[in-house]
Amino acid sequence: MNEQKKILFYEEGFFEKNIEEYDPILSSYLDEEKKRQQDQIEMIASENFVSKAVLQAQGSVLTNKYAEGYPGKRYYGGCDVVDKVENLAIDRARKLFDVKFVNVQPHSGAQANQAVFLALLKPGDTILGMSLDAGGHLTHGAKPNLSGKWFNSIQYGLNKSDSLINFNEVENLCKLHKPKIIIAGGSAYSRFIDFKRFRDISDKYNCLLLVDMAHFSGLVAGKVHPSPIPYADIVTTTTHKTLRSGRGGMIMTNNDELFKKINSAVFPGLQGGPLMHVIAGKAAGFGEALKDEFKNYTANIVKNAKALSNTLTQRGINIVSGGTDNHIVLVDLRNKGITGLICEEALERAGITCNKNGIPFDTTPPSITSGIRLGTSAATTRGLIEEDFIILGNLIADIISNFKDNIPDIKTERVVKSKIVNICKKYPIY
Ligand code: DSN
Repeated sequence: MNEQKKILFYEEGFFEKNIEEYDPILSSYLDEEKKRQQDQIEMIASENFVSKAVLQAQGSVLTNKYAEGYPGKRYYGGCDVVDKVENLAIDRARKLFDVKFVNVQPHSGAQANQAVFLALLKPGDTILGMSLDAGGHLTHGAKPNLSGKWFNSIQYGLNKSDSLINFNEVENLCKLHKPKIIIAGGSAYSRFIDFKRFRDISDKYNCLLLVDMAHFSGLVAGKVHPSPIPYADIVTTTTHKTLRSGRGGMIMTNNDELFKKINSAVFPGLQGGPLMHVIAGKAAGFGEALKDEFKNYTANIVKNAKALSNTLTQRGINIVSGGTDNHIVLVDLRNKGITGLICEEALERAGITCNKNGIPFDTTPPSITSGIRLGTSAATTRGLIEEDFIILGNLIADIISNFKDNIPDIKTERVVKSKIVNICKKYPIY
């Protein structure tokens, strides 16, 4: 009998070698990024550190699998196991948010919102969302986004007096424009949102209410933030911010008719194959979020944000709305005479990562801005507590206060950096 010669159609090590050995260049970049994350204090409000379990789930063999459709109704064979994974993610999310129907397939928060629009609107229909400079999100009807191009998008803002949502404006715009959907939620709004008020307005003007809780969904899961689920027709979220799970989006509702439309909109309307490895990462993170430790974690996120906000205020730095109810501290730099852009750059040189951000009624362009947005979720995951955030607040205040004529003080940056290095050493990741 002829022995069949074993032919390799792949390089040696394809199934066995770790990336360090198999692709040293790429591997060195991954190491570099891990070091950056270890050596800087992450204060971008939308970022977080997932557990090793979430990383492993997201980097698992599920990346190999196509599974168009939904559990039990797929267009491909071999889906028994991924069905179990997707059902696990769905069941955990239903329990976490006390909601009947969940779609865990959206690849991102933006796609979750697009799927809602595809399910419920036609091009040209009117939508009402919070404007970007008020803290809203691009996908809530901002002009450069599909939501602002394909729909007649109307935008509401904040009160000048207290930087809270201007409900009179919301109501007047509803009266005038009769939107099909009102969108509540945003990316840079640091106060609880009055979901009941939005519900009442939606009922009065016969609109659907979509709440995008991308930023604060982890806080809702941890029960330190009011839930929009009892008030909204549909709730969308990302899963990787305060919720600290695999990176992507999710849609929830208690209405079975709406859910059917949303499922068809996600697939086959908008997306093809779901990212099953990412859905596994979502399942892993939702499992963690159901534990008591997560409640403590989210309570600490909020305590730390308040400590940071109070420290900055005591140092003469203005905080939009005067404080925070969640993980976000939005800093108004106008009285310091510096832009968000140069402040972000100075903080990064000093080892603190954040982002420049528009503030209410900002007159500078989004590439410059008059503010910075700080968030406490990632550093709280590392273990930093209130006293660390008081130290951080003072270090940030040192940087902001030592600009002279828009020029940063290099010496202050060096001193701050050396202190940040010590904090980072005290709280290692991975
Ligand atoms: N990029 C996210 C944020 O920073 O809030 C929103 O999409």
